[in-house]
Amino acid sequence: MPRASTEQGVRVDVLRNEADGRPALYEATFRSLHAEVKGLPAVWLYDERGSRMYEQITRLPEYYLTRREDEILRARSAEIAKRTQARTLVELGAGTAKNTRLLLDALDTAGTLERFVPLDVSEQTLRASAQAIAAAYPRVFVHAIVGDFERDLDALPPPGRRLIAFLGGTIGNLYPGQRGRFLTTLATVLARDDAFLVGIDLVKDVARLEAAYNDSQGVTEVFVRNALTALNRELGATFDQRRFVYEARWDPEHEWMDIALRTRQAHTVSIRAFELDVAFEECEPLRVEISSKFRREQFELEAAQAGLRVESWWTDRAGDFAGALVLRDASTGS
Ligand code: AVI
Repeated sequence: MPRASTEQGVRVDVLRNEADGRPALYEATFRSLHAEVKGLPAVWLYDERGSRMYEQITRLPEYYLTRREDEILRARSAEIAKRTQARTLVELGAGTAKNTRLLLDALDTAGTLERFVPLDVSEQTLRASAQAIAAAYPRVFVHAIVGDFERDLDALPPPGRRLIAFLGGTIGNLYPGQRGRFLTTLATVLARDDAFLVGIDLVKDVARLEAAYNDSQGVTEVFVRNALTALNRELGATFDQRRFVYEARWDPEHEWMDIALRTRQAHTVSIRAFELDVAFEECEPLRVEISSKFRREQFELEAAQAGLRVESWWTDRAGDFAGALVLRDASTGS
């Protein structure tokens, strides 16, 4: 049952709390552990500690993504504000809404912005960032939604000059099938005068890609290993960190970073909550996350297949990262 509360100019709708999401997450975890390449849903990375570590990653010298997106948004936010005339700014997977401030500033300056709608699964992070945004932008009503961007797009405020932002390159963490479903759903909720702004990491030199996920301080490794700690805590699993080696490598066939923990030797891990024993062979990977990198033509094609049209494509000066402004394809539907 959705829960709503309003305090200090911030409305918070809780569509699903963490406990509601647990059965689906456990089921997905069970399934992933039985897949041909064993894996874990990436959600396990983002408990409170993991979210803090991700913030740290965004500041690492090797991790260029956040800085490149920042460069694009600094250069283009005013233009985006002018083109979209957005009254509502929605941010999917908002987290701490850091890069969003550039959009908020531009839309606030343009004088069109009335409402900011951050959507995230973590109620705690969302409440904190919603309060901070409400204090910094007193003219803007903050309507936060605790939900899942893959399932709750229909719960966004009504269509009409909404700019829906999906930043950070997070679209690359969706598997191709998931991404296709997400874009197709988006096309159905997008009205003619709504727009979608997505941050996309691009295919580049393999050494730079691998360095971004194998940083010299080892922060990314700790971040990824935290998923095992979370499973041990929540599911009563017996993952032993010493039996796994961290491995993040470029997969040229799928054009994604394959981020995994590989076993040092054959062994069995028990998962009490599932009454399950998982047997690992020697050198077997447990995939924790993928991070797809894109080419413009391929993204445009995927968007078109979903009923969307890439209206603008901006990159940073080095051509590392792109921001795409996407509209509903006027030739499909009303
Ligand atoms: C959140 N997402 C865009 C990050 C990425 O680069 O795929 C997650 C991450 N995983 C390891 N480092 C960063």
